[in-house]
Amino acid sequence: MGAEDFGERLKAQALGPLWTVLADALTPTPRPREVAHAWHWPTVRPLLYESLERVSAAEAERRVLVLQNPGLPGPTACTETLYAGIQIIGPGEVARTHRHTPNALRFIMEGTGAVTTVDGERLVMERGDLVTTPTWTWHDHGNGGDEPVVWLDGLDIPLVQSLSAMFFEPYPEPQQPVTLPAGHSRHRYGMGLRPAFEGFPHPYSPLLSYPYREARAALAAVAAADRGSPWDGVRMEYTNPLSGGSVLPTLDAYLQWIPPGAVLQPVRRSSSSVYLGVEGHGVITIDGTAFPWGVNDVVVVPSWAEVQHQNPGGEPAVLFSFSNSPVLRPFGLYRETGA
Ligand code: 1HN
Repeated sequence: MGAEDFGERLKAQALGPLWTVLADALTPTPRPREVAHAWHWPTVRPLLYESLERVSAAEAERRVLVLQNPGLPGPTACTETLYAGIQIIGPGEVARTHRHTPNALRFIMEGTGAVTTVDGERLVMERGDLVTTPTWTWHDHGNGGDEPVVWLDGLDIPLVQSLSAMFFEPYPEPQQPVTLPAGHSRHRYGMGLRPAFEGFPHPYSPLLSYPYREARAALAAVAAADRGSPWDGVRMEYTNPLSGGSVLPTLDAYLQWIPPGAVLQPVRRSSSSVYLGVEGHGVITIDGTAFPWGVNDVVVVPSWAEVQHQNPGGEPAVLFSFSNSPVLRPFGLYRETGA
């Protein structure tokens, strides 16, 4: 009996020969299926506003255009581990309360007047603010203003799915009650102080909002005094004030300043990332392909792709980004070149 027959007999017993597949499994460097891609705001914006007419927030649960990576089969995958989408909420609308095991962060792109409530704390959302809804926190959004509000959602959905750790629960009412005073988490954890009379038992940052006014001022001040790293320029990480670590257990987030005329050095990382243009414009070159970006454009960077930032303009360029590096680091799986 030949090798073919042996293969068939193994297969019939739910067995397989490792020696025929080992080279595909043990690749010298990562071979992600996600590809580099850019979504440009002038293209996305009219489609997003069209979705406002086509589906109500109540029907949709969340009215989002998912940034679907062209290299990945799943409907909710921007990279093998990261989800990204652009959400729009119209005036007077409510995105009803629910909770789930995936962690979420939001970066506000345009519009004012929206609020989100996270485990009883109401948080206002202004352009450039970072707001988090950590794992298993009740969250709902509302728009009490008179214009649509748009934000980038970043979640760890494909990671949670791959671990078969998805749980989801709707709240019995559309909106949860606001039970905490305004500024609750900020007063407790955002002032360089923490309550000495109680602990915080969760694996995520107790700060749920990082206002752009403050983050931008810090970024500009640091950039005025420092060139930052050769490959990132002045990149500041949003941190958990209790640990100094990432803002969410599975997602980190950054605000980055690239000075006018800068051509930074290339770098590879074993994390995958999603970038959002916040101010000015620039170019991200990924494995030799230039992706020019402007305000509210989104660019996805695959694992181990060579990334190079440039700012050919005369104004500073500001980028927001998030990545899955917190999942890699504790297990010794995080690598970067140049460091
Ligand atoms: C979700 O809960 C939100 O709360 C946004 O705004 C996007 C994508 C998939 C699953 C849950 C939100 C989401 C999501």
